[in-house]
Amino acid sequence: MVYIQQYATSPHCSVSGSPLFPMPSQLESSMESLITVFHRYADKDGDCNTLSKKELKELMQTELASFLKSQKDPAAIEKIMKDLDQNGDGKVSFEEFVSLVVGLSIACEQIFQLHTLKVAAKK
Ligand SMILES: [Ca+2]
Ligand SMILES: [Ca+2]
Repeated sequence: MVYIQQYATSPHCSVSGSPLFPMPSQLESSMESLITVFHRYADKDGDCNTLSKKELKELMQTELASFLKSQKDPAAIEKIMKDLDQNGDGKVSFEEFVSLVVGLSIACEQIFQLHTLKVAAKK
């Protein structure tokens, strides 16, 4: 975990060096994807360790398109940004970004559970 944290907060923008996990398991490659996706957007301006509002918007429009579509509120990104930015510096760090992914994953898992219950009830 310490290694991951160092990796995620590395001052070097380049993340295309040696792979984090030489023989990744499913979970390890998911973690690697998270880091890669974060940096794909965070590296667009000078500050490669955080997402600006513009970078967050691009990330969500591309990587979370179906989630964003379900948000009818045009100010959704503003609100999400405000929610995520726990230290109030106007930027979203990797730690803050991960809380979005975790929150969405929990919501998806609950939908999955409901769905499984419904399928079970039909039998
Ligand atoms: Ca950035
Ligand atoms: Ca922040």
